[in-house]
Amino acid sequence: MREIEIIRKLLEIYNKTPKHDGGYILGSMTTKPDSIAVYAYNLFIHTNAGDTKIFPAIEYFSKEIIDFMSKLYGKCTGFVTSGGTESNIIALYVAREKTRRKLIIAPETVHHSVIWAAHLLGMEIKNVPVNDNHVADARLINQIVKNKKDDIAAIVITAGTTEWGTIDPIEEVANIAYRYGIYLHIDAAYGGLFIPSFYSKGYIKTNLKFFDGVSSISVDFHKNGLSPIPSGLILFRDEELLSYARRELPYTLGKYQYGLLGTRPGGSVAAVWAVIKKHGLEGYTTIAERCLDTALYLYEKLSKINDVIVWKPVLPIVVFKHKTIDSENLLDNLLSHGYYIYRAPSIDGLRIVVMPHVTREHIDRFIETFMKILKEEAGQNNNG
Ligand code: 0PR
Repeated sequence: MREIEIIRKLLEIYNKTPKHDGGYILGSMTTKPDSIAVYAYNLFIHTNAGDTKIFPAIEYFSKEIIDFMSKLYGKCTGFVTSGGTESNIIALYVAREKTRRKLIIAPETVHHSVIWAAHLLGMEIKNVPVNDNHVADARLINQIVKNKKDDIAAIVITAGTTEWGTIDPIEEVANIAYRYGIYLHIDAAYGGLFIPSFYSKGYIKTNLKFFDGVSSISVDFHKNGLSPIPSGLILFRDEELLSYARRELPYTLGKYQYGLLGTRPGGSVAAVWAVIKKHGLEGYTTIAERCLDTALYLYEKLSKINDVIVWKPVLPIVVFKHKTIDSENLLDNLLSHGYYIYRAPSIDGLRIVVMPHVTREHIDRFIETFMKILKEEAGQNNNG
């Protein structure tokens, strides 16, 4: 194929591909990346973050990224990853290597990548039930830790659960981890860039930082950080923990590598640097506020619809269901109108993740379609 034909074909396929700013992608934790991040990514697309001797720019970007995160969470170290899954695998690998133990204590709301990581690493998970608000019960965790402390490699909690956007009691669990000297990993892939802002505004009671007892935090920049996929971050409280994530590679100039991948995208590191420089702490607070405002707007609209049950969002994830119409029906129907909504499996409901690309206008149009669908469904039920 000639390049011009390839381009034509690419554009043809691209034109049929959903775009975030169309406002129809409402379930997926992905968003439209910032143009400055795309520019940075493309500029450094040839670089391998796995070899910082050839590409010292990566070291420069990484240092500035870590400086920024240290302002947000307290002094820490770490590196850019391909996302939350890789970050969770690395955190649990470090915990296993450090403790030589295999048991992970995690609330049942933990992301499936933690379960995947445990399988890969030959570790075992003990699930802890959550309370009615979908939040981990610190007292239960304390009890389990007390009984099993000599077997535990790590406790994993979530700061922004995937289904509900709820936040586990970070400080309380950190206290437990500190008291018993246990590794605590906080999966803040989704909530990590929102929680400090909402805490400082007084919307939520728990902050996210390297409290005594916290060993690692993962946070994704390809979620609310506006960096392109793949852009995650794994952070450790000190260099000693980070050293467990390092592999010797004697034949390269750098002599060692971090993380799961060998060749890793330097473009991601440049992109994360670029969004941090553009938005800074203040910019991320503005984005967080806008997402929450839009989520509350959606919550208000849904709560006015007859027979719809909707849960008030903590972070900008809105969970809802209809009292009589099956969620799978609604999902299919919404899909036929072009909407991509995800499931909330624990209640057989639906969930909308209000990512930075979602506007009030998108919500208005969604509500209009949703009400039309409910009317049609009700009509069908009456006739049938
Ligand atoms: N931890 C938490 C709390 C998450 O929500 C996610 C992703 C991860 C870890 C894993 O992150 P990566 O996907 O970056 O490895 N949560 C999204 C989810 O499960 C991921 C996703 C996004 C899945 C878009 C599908 C999709 O279309 O919904």
